Amino acid sequence: MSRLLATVLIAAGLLPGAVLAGKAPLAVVAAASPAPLAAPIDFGPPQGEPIHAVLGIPPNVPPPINRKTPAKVIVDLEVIEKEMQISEGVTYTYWTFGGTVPGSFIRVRQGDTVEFHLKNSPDNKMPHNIDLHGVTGPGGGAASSFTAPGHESQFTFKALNAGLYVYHCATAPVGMHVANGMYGLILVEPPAGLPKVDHEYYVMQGDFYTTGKYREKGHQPFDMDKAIEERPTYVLFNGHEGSLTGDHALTAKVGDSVRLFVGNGGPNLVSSFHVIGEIFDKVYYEGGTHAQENVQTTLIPAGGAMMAEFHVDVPGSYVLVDHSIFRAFNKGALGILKVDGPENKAIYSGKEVDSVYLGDRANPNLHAVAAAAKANASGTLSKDDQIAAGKQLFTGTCSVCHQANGEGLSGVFPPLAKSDYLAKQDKDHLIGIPLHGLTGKVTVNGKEYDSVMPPMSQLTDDEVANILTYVLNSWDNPGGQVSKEEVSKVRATPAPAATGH
Ligand code: HEC
Ligand SMILES: [Cu+2]
Repeated sequence: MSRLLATVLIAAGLLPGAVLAGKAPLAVVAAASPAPLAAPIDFGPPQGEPIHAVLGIPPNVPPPINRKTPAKVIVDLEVIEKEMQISEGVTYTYWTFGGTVPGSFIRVRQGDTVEFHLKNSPDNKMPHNIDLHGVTGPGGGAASSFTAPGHESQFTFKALNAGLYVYHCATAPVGMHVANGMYGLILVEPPAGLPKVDHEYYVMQGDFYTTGKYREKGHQPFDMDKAIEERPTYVLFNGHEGSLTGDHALTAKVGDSVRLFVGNGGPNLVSSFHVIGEIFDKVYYEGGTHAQENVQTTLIPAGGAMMAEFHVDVPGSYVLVDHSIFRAFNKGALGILKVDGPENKAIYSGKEVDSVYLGDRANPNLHAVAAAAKANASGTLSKDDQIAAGKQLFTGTCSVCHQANGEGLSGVFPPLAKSDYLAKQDKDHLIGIPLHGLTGKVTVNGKEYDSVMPPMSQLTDDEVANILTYVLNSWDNPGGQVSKEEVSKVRATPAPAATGH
């Protein structure tokens, strides 16, 4: 009997029972007593030369380990505090493990001895440390890794349990360090490794709290009150809006197998992780050893992770979301897996995820919006800047109903193009339409509508100003300009009664 097998059996509580019973088959012993708790296995001392860990930059994962014996693995991770874009035209001061949110992906083998070096860049302002959920020991390394700016800490641990684990900063105020992006994943591969797949990707959800509204331009500081109240401004995959859309979308080809390593840094929210249009063949829920099969949506706790495996059979855009769906469409928790290859009409009849579902979210192109915000801040905002920004915002917010060409949908959504209703509104009433919505009978170009336009109060003052300036100057409408100040004045006054215009 090999030493390893003996260790496994003793650890599982099976060997003594089998020996004492003389000829009792293992299966009978196992069935007769409740399943014993498997103790983690110590694979013995590291063998060979120390190895420097290759770290994965999200959404990429380091290559599989493919090693038969435990080794000493050296991990170098530097904490970097830096300003980055959280959304188009919006910056935020992140605190990061390795310069990215989430932090660098660490991959080791069960039984490895990990020599961890945590560096705190001399340019940083705050002390930091690291708590790895894959570490057995008080604080998961936090106690031994408290590091002031310009310093380095070192500690060593043995990766006893296989699994996918979150790591995060645990320096007070812990919530603030986590909210600023200080989390990542460490994968401890089982000795035999994971089954081979065509693509492995690294995605991590986090909630962010800024003093300004969602997509409010400029530099946005952290808002401690919102964080305590668990009212995030952004809920994001990989730390930034658009980090997994457009040119940054994950990719695969028809017929490929995909493994997603998905973590949730929190600090507050639990994720209902879902990929629109896909079914997970397997989910290793909570990052553990057991897999559930044929899963639509899986919960990822804050400070937890999961591994999902699936095949892509049909080309198109598959949308990663937190299915607490306002987070996807109004706070940014959205990514794309773009699958190329031949159609398979037997499985799906065709047609892309359409824009009615996604609006501009799948491929945000909001450069003009950011440019207008900049111009506004420096006092050089022109009508043309506003129109360009307004057009992009209109596409994302209004075109679902009024259509990109402003023609509306006959009998359902009134036209904004050449609208006589719009032309005769005074400015304050016009501004009130997106802010407060519109209900009751309205007649537009001789046709009566008696429907409901919901309020779009999530829009910021300059977004409303730009959209209306665009609408006024498009499709033979009368022209004119709406300013941010005019919008904020109307926002401050109470909404009119719901009917009677
Ligand atoms: C969910 C669908 C929907 C969205 C999104 C929407 N509207 Fe409307 N809108 C309507 C409906 C329905 C009416 C008519 C309401 C009624 O019958 O009282 C309307 C009416 C209007 C009117 C007055 C009627 C007209 O045709 O001139 C204006 C102006 C207008 N919307 C502007 C906007 C702007 C600007 C946006 C984007 C910020 C927007 N709407 C987004 C559904 C929508
Ligand atoms: Cu920290």
